[in-house]
Amino acid sequence: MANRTDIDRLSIHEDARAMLARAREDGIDTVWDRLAAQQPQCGYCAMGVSCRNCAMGPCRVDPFGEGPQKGVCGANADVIVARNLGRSIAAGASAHSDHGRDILEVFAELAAGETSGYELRDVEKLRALASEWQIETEDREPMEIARDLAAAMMEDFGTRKNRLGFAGRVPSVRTERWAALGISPRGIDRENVEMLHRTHMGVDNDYVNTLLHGLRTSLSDGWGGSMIATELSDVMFGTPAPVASRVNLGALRPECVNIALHGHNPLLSDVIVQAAADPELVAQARSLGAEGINLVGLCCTGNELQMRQGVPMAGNHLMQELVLLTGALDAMVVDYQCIMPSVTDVAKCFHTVVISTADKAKFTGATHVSFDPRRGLEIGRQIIRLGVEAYANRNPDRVRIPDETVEMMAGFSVEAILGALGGTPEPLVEAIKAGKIRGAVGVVGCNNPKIQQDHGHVTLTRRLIENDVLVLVTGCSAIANGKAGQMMPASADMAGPGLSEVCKALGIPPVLHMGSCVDNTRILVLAAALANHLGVDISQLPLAGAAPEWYSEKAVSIGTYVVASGIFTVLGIQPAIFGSPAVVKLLAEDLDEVIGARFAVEPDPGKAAVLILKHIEAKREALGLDHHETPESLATAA
Ligand code: BF8
Ligand code: SF4
Repeated sequence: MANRTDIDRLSIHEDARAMLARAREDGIDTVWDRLAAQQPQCGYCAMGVSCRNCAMGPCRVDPFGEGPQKGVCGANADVIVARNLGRSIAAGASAHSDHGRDILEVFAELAAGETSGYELRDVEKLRALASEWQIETEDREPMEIARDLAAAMMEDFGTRKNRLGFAGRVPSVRTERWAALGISPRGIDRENVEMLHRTHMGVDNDYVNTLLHGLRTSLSDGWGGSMIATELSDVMFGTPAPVASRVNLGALRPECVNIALHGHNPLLSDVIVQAAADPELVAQARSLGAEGINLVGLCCTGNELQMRQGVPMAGNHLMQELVLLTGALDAMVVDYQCIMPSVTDVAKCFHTVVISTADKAKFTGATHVSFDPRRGLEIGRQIIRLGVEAYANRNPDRVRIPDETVEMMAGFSVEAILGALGGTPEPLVEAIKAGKIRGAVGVVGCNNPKIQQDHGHVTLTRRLIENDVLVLVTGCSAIANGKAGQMMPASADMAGPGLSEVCKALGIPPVLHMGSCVDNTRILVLAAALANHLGVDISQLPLAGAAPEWYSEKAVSIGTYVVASGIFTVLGIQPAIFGSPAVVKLLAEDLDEVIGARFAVEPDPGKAAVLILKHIEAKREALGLDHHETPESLATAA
């Protein structure tokens, strides 16, 4: 029998705990078991001082000063740590930006009239974007405008323009800082390729120079690849508006064919939602005894669908194996990123079919259905049919769906937030000036089995809203906070008096779901809009970022572009940099002077809240607004 006390330490949620107990009973391995099997993990790697960038290595530097202090080539700890971090940033930025490129390519094909299942759902946004990109819109058909916009955006990936198309959104003081430091992003692919070049043996042997290019690389993601992904997704799938939805494993329905959509890219999942309503497929499901077809989301593909269509969410990163353990999931459809290779192993213990869809992301043991936007709807139907057929193999005796769902609200695009404010940031600025809202914090990022699932997100968020700080969430954090009941208008009662008053007046929750991880760009856009409205730099605003449970290289890129954009960011998991005190000092102290923001690492979410609140009050003071002391005792508040 599984030990429940031990299981309770792994996740704060009952649905996860119930499935973890089942995994133990049935002897099915999960991410937590594999983490235990890896102990002790390599200390050199954890501190960032191991290198295998060439065949003279692998090398490692002894962080305690006794063993070798240089790799075979002569690289010291500073160079090795900076190179490793630079490569992580490039991998994360590439993941986001390649996702952006995939969206852009389908957008271009749509504009050329070559797709099936796609349309321009937000023509107003298309026109606004086109004007921003200096494309003629007057008296022109949307498809014509889309063609020109697609061509212009393609150029952002290359090197010929030397300036990103969205650069105009950045406050001018910030662009001047970037230019002075030589870190203005020139082209998306260019910065990423250059990072790989610089970190090859014998190229950039100055850690400061490498890390500055790390900032530049991340900016090509935040203000480039990710921003293109968000904005074009809005044009093609609709700009999110507030929508009611539900979350947790209770989103699965025993009486229905259950299909989970997992990964990041809305390109295919959006057409799958259309296909699931196909009367023929619904009839097929009914003929097999199901009441209908139920779609649920996982991770950021789930966020994309929840934001735009209110599709219920089964869970975040650490729920991807546990959802299979319900025995009620007939198909898991995956695109790419954050999909554990283990899902096919767990699925084998049940009747679930795993369907991979991206040619660049195949899974041994999965059924591959190659995505092709020219046959989008047909492929969507094919995938739903596979799910319906798998339902016929479901064993009802093995179905265990643990919980009732929790209600949550999603859909807070910048357009929706400004809409709720009457079309201008002014009311938000006024609420901040009056001190009703002390500031705003983006709580974002992943789960990581090294800490209790969702404890970091939920505790930090609760502490912030209690202290009148508006919280903006994306990615797995949004799902965590939704499950904790923090994301309904009624959750305003959890907030401090000032924030609660503002939320009630506007009918919004104190924690706003802004989307998937590429949608962190929405937070950048909102921050820039506030800064531009006030005529200040982003770094002067009472803002912060936090990634309490991050695991992924994408999160490294996000954290870096958030800091490079001028926003103080607190990480809950230690990055692999502590083998170089010089790199730590640069990122946690010196960056503040050159870029107006820095990183901090604080695993305890209560202490992280204190760090953030102090930062917000200091920024308020510098702006001449009322400010107060943050008591240290808040860190341990109940
Ligand atoms: O892009 S928050 S675990 S699912 S990396 Fe992944 Fe992290 Fe979740 Fe979305 Ni983002
Ligand atoms: Fe070793 Fe230098 Fe090669 Fe890295 S690049 S493996 S430190 S020799």
